[in-house]
Amino acid sequence: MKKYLIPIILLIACQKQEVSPPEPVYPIPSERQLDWHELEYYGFVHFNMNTFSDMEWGMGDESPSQFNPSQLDTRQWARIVKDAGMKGIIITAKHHDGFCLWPSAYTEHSVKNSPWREGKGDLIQELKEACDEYGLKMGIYYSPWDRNHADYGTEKYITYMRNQLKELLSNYGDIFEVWFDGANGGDGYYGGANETRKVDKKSYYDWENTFALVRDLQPDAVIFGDAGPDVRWVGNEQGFAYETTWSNLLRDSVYAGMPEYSDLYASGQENGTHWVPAEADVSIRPGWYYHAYEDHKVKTLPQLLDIYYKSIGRNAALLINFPVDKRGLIHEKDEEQILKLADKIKEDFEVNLAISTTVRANNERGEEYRVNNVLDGNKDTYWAAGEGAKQSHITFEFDQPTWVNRFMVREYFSLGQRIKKFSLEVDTGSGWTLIAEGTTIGARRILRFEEVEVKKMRLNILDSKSEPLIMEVGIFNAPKLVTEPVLKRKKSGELYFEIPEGGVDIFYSLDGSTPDFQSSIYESPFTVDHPLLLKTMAMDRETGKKSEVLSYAIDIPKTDWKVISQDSQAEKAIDEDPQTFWKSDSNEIVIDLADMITIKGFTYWPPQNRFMSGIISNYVFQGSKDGENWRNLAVGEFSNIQNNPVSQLVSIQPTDVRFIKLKAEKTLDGNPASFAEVGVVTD
Ligand code: FUL
Ligand code: CA
Repeated sequence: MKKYLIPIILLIACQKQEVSPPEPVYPIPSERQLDWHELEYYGFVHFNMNTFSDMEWGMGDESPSQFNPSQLDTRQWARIVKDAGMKGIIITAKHHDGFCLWPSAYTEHSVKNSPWREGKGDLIQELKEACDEYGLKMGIYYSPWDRNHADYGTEKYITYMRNQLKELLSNYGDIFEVWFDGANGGDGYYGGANETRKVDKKSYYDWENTFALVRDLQPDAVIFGDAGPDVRWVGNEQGFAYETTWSNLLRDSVYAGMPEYSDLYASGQENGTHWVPAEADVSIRPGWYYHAYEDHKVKTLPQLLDIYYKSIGRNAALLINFPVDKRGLIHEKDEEQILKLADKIKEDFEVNLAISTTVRANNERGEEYRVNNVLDGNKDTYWAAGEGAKQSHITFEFDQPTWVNRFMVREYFSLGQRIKKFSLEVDTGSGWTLIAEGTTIGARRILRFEEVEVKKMRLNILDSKSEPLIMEVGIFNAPKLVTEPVLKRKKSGELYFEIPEGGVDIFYSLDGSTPDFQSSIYESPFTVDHPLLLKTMAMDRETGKKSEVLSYAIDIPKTDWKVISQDSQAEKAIDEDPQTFWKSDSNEIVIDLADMITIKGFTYWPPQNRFMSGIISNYVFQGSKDGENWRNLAVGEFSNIQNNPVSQLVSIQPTDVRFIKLKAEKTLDGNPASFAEVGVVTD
C-alpha cells in the first residue's frame, strides 16, 4: 500500500490548477538588500581619536601620539554584540577628524604613528578577526569629510578617499555595509590651513564613481547614505522610525547631507522610485564617542526597549552604537544595559501564540498562497489575497480565551511594499472591537497594546497598492516590564511615580523598611512635609516579578520658596525638575525659604542637557536670617562633577536661616553658572 502513496500525491499535485505568482509592485529590493534585510539588528562602534581627545568632532589637528588604548580587545566587543543578539559591527575606520584605525599607505595620520602596539597595530584587522571568530559581519564607517587632510575640498582629495576605500574594501575580507556619513564641510585643520572649507555636497564626491568602486570591490555590500543608494538614514539620531515608513524613496531627489532630508524624505515615500530601506541609528549614551561624564547616562532598559519597538517594529533596521572607552573596551554599564535588552526581547517574543490558532482568510490566490503560510516560519512562503484584492482580512481563532498584547506582521516585501492602511480587531466574546490602526507594514511591523483576553483577532488590510502579500504573523503576550518606579516631585511638594508600562503595582514605604506586597500601593500623588527615606519597588502581582528597590531621600517641600531675581526663568532652579535649569548671569542664586529653617546642608544639580554649560566647580554657600547679612556656611569644590554631573550634596553645621545663597566661584567652562535644582538638607 505504502509504495503507491507517492505517485498518487504527485498525481494530485499535477492535476492542481497552476496559479501564477503575483506580479511585483516596483520598486523591489535587490539581492544584496534582501540579504541585508535578514540582519535587522547590528552594532556600531565609535572608537577613534575622539575617544582620547574627549570630543565628538575632532578638528583634525590632533596628534597620533594621543591614540593609545591600554587594553584594546575587539573580542570583548564581538562577544557583547553577539550576546546582545546582533548580527554585525560597523566600525568608525575614519571619522571627521581624519585619523585612520588602519595603517593606510596614503597618510601619516593613522595608528601607524601612534604608541598603540608600537605603531604596528591594525584595528580593522583585529576587529575582522574577532568578528570571524564570533560569526559576525563587519561593516565600515568612512567619513567623507576629513578635517585633517590638506587637500580636502580639491579634486586630489577624492583620489585619496578612493585609495583609502580600496584599502579598506580589499584587505579585510567581506564587508557587509559601507557607511558614508552625510555630515561634511566646515572649519578644520586641513593640514595647517585652519580655515573653513565648504564643498558642494551634491557634486564634490562624484558619488557615482565612488559607488562603482565599492560595487567592484565588495559586490555584496550595501551602501548606506542619506540617499542610499541601498540603505538610507532614518533622519534622526534617536533610533526611531515612523508610524508610516516606506522602504521606497524618491532617491533621485535626495543627496547626502541635504538640510531638508529629515523633514521631507526620512520616512520614505509611497511613490518612491527606488528600494532604499531605513536604518535607525542611535547611541547607547547621549554621545557617539565615550565621555566619562556620560557614565550615568547609559540608556535604561525601558528606553532601549522603546527604541527597539520603534525601529525594528516600524520597518527599519536598528544600529545601536557603543562608545568604546579609552581602555578600548565596551564599558561595563553599556554591556549590562544591552544584555538586559537582549533578555527582554527574547522574553517578549518567546512564544508565538498565533501558531496554535486556526487561521482563515476571506480569500486567497490559490493553494500555494494559502493563509497558513503566515504561520509556517518560512520566509519564502506567503499568503496572497488574490487577484484584484486591495482589501481583505485574516482571522486568528484561539481554542480558548487567550491574553495577548503584541501583534507582529511582515509583508512578503521581495515583491514590493504594498500595504497602505490596516487595522487590528479583537473579539473578546462580545463582538469585534478595534484596538489598533496603522498605515505601512513593510519588512516588519510590531504593534504594542494593553493586554486583552481574546477569542479571535482579525487583521484587516484596508488599502494596498495591489494584492496584499503577508509572509509572517506573530501574536505574543509579552511579560510586563517590571522596572523600578521613578519618583518625581512637583514644586507644590506632591510626590508621584512614573513607570514605563502600565499593569504593574507600585509599592512604597516611608519608614525606611524594604517594601513588599504588604506595603502601601501607590494610587495617586501624595504629599510629605518632613524629611524621610522613601523606598519603592514595582511588582507584577500575577507573576510575582519584582523590580529592584530604589531609595529616595525626601526633604521638606519647596512649596513657598522663591528665587530672588527679576528673571522669569529663575524658578526653574527650584521646580523639582533637574531637567530644567536657570542660567544666572550674576553667577549666583538667592532663595527665600519662606520660613526660618534649621538646615544641615544643601544640594546642587548641575544642568542635565547634552552639552552642559555653566556647571559649577567651585562654590561658596551662604545663609542669612534677613536677606541682608550673609554668613559663609561652606566653601569648596564639587570634585569630579565633570565626569559625573549628578546631584551634589554638601553637609554643614546645623544653622538657622531664612535665605540661602549659592555662588559660583568658578564654572567648568567659564560660562555663567547654571542651576538645574537647588535644595536644602534638614534631616
Ligand atoms: C553623524 C556624525 O556627525 C556623528 O559624529 C556620528 O558619527 C553619527 C553616527 O553620524 O552624522
Ligand atoms: Ca529645575
